[in-house]
Amino acid sequence: MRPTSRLILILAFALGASPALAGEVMVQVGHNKLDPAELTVAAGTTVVFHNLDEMPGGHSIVADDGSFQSPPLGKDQSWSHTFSEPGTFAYAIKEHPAAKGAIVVEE
Ligand SMILES: [Cu+2]
Repeated sequence: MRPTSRLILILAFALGASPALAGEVMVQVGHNKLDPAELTVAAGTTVVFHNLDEMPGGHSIVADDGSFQSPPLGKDQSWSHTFSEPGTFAYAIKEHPAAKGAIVVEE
């Protein structure tokens, strides 16, 4: 790939990955995968969990402390949660417990 093409790809990815709305950030959910696994946001940010992969029974996002839980998400379905309080919120994909994530909420 030529450097110019590579740059365009990187730019396209950066634009696609940027929040659709102010105060919204996306986490991609897949089989045994969270991207980014750790995310730092300002208090009041809405995190959109977007499931990319087909999974029998879906993929569910579950907080370690039970403070939030999504319904099972089918392929291309999203679920969002607004983090109002500062702190570190550990979570995992219920169907893939090894896929651990954390949302670090700053004031
Ligand atoms: Cu899966």
